[in-house]
Order: sequence, then C-alpha cells, then structure tokens
Amino acid sequence: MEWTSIAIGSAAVVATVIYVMKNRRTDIKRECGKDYPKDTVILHQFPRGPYAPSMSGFCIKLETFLRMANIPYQNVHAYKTGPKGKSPWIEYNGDVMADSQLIMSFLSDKLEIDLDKTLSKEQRATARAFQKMVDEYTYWSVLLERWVYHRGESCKTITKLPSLVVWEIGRRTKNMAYAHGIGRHTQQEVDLNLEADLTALSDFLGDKKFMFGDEPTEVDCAIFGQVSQVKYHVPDAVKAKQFLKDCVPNLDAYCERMKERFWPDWDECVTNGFTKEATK
Ligand SMILES: N[C@@H](CCC(=O)N[C@@H](CS)C(=O)NCC(=O)O)C(=O)O
Repeated sequence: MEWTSIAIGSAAVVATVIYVMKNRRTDIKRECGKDYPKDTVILHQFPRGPYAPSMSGFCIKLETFLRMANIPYQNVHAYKTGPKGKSPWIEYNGDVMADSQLIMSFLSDKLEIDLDKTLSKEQRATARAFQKMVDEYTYWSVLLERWVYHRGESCKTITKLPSLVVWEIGRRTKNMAYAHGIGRHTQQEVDLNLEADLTALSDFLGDKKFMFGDEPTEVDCAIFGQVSQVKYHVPDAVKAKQFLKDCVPNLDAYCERMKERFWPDWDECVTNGFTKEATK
C-alpha cells in the first residue's frame, strides 16, 4: 500500500515537472512606453553563468550582435521562454520576436543596419552556410555533450535547478536530438563531427582576424556564440575544448579576440551562479 502511494506520488511529481517545463512560455501583455522604454531592445535571455555570460550560444550570439551593431538594449534574465518556446527573444517598440537570426534580420531592417555591407554575394552565401552549420548542427553536438553525455552536471551546479528538472531537460534533449537526426549517432561520431565543424571554421578563418577579414561581420556573432560554449563553458565538451586549444589554435584565439572586442565586461557578467535579476 505504502509503495503504491510512493509510486503514485513520484509519478505525479514527474508529470508536474514535465508539464511545467513544457508550459513555461511567457505570457506577453506588455506595453511599449509603459512597461518598457521605446527604441530599446528588451532582450529576454537565460540567466548569466559562471563560465560565460550565458550558457546558451544563441543568447551570446544575439547579445554580441546588439553590441556589434550598437543597438541600445536592456537584459531581462529568466528561464521563461518566448513566443516560440525558446530563448532568446525580444520586445521592441511593441513587437515581440523570437529566434536569434530572425531577430537580427528584423532589427537590421528596422534600423537600416547592414553588418555585412563589405561582403560580396559569394561571401554572404558562405556566411549563411557557416551560420546554419553552427546554429543547426554544431549547437546540437554541444547540447548532446552537455545534457546527455555529461547528464547536465555542470548546469545543475550552475543553475541549482532540482535534479528532476535537469533530468527532464536531458530527457527532452535526447528526444529532440533523435528527431533532429544527430541523436542517432554514437558519441564518438558526434565528437568527430564537432571536431570537423571546428576544423572547417579554423580552415576558413586561416590567419584572418575575423571570418571575413580585419573587421567582424554578422556571422561572427553566431560562430562566437556556439564556439564560446566549447571554449568557456569549462566542464562540458572537454575533448572538444582540448581540440580547440591543441588542433585549431587560430579559432581559439579568435574567440578571445571576439571576447575582448565585444565583451570588455565579460568578467563582470560572469557570475558565480544566479544573478539577482535571474532569480525573478
Ligand atoms: N533557433 C533559435 C534556437 C534557440 C534555442 O534553441 N534556444 C534554446 C537554448 S540554447 C532553448 O531555448 N531551449 C529551451 C527548450 O528547447 O525548451 C534561435 O536562434 O534563437
């Protein structure tokens, strides 16, 4: 009898965690000019972390873009996700947008910014291919390393999330990676794919300062976002981190260059766990 109650109780707790994780989208009813200032991007993203300003390559990507394009913004740090059930997302002059790349295109159009103005058509095409590679593939390798192979241990320490929530994120990640296709590979195959992505970036970068020359362009935001997770998010992707240092040192140095250029406040952003804002 007692065991039945324990089993029912445990099932109820697990079901609640799964429900809460699935339904943590923000209810957006805020008014520009009243709830947040005009002409300022409100960047909703996950809390800061102890190794990099974000544990999400997409959040780093978008914040780097805002800095590169000199767009005024304010951060709102929370685990709540946006209208597409993901983070980051923004509010801007009454518009609500999700997806880092769509947000960047939206803001570039609205504010008539073109960070790629020096690029030829051919270079723009290459930039798009690299952006898709890092956002749609490299990202998944890092995600598997973190949440499945390392069972979210580093994030558990950082976020202080309950074990059950970390377990649920791992479970969802595994399912999503399987649906994507990458989750059907062995860990060894995923490791090799990650190294191949880093090698491709390194080979293209060569001895240039940024991907397309002396000045950074839009794609550097996406590359820095995802590679920053390998380089700075210390406990995960340990093998890839070593590979970055030993086998593709130009890419490693590139990350430092991006960090120095766009994140002079990196150390202040990198906190020991939650920021005060993040506990909201
Ligand atoms: N394509 C989206 C991807 C964003 C994304 O995958 N964000 C992750 C964090 S790195 C997320 O919100 N995951 C929460 C979830 O899937 O429930 C973008 O570029 O913003």
